[in-house]
Amino acid sequence: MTVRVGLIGAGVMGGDHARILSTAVNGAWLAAVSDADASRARAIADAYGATTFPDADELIADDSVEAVIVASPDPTHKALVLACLEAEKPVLCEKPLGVTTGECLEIVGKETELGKRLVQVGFMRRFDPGYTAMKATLDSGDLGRGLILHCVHRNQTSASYSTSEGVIANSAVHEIDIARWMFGEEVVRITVIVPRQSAHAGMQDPQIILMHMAGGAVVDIEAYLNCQYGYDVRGELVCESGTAELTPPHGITLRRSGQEGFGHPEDWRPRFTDAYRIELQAWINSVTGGPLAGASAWDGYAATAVAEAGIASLKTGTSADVRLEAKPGLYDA
Ligand code: ISE
Repeated sequence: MTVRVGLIGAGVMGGDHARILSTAVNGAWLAAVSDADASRARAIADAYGATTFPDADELIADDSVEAVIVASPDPTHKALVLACLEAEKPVLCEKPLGVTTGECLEIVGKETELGKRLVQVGFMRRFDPGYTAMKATLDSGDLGRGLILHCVHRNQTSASYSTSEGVIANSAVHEIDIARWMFGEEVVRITVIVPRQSAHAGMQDPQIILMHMAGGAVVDIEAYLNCQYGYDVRGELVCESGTAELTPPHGITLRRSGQEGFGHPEDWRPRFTDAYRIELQAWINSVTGGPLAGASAWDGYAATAVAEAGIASLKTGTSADVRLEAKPGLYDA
């Protein structure tokens, strides 16, 4: 069975999803593309033999589309995901699911009303071979209980629209999701500490984020969006009897001019190329009756709730407790 996929958003991530779906995923066909900029939609549609729709809602409603990828600007996510639920079509929505917890809860409410899960949130790191090996090690119990997760999240330079709040809500939100997934428990408290601001950043960058997990583990995140030298994501899980550290997929070690090392890409796409491919394949498999994979709408809500508490901590300079709504039974594992 081939799933006919409609793509909304033909920007950086939309273009990448279109390419991966069309060249590296089994059982899927890019059938339709929509973007506010018709020429961008046309370029992707022409490259992969898809049809364009001037209007995203028309694409969602059209019979030629069986499942939808939402990769449009963040503020458009909520309405588009709700439209997919209205049409009862599976949807893979890029993070964040909504820009506020209120928006995410509307989606959780709608899905709960439908009584079936159709939403997957694009937290692709859950599919990264490094993070999945780390989680498998923790779950095996071989190293004892997890105590600390150290994280580093650096971007070469931030986008022009980046803000101090976005360092948490747009970037560190990946570590927020990974921490919840890794430990299988919620974040209960978050504290944001700020060093002096980098001269390269027109906002509070970098930031140090500390999270207390419900079971007692602690997560620290250095989020630095203007580190200048390249994209760099690191993680080390400290357990009672050893540690598990991510090895970035740098392929080769280069030795030249008296130095030994490896390169760093300009952004996250090469670093997480495997994660994106595996994520899309898992989504397509779930659409055709396979097991549900990835982050649910509830996970999207919880990540946004933690990010909102983090932003409160950034603003007040004190710790913020994270309080989640009651979890509907639909989202019990
Ligand atoms: C970007 O929006 C992403 O989602 C990337 O995965 C992340 O690493 C980057 O920091 C964000 O700005």
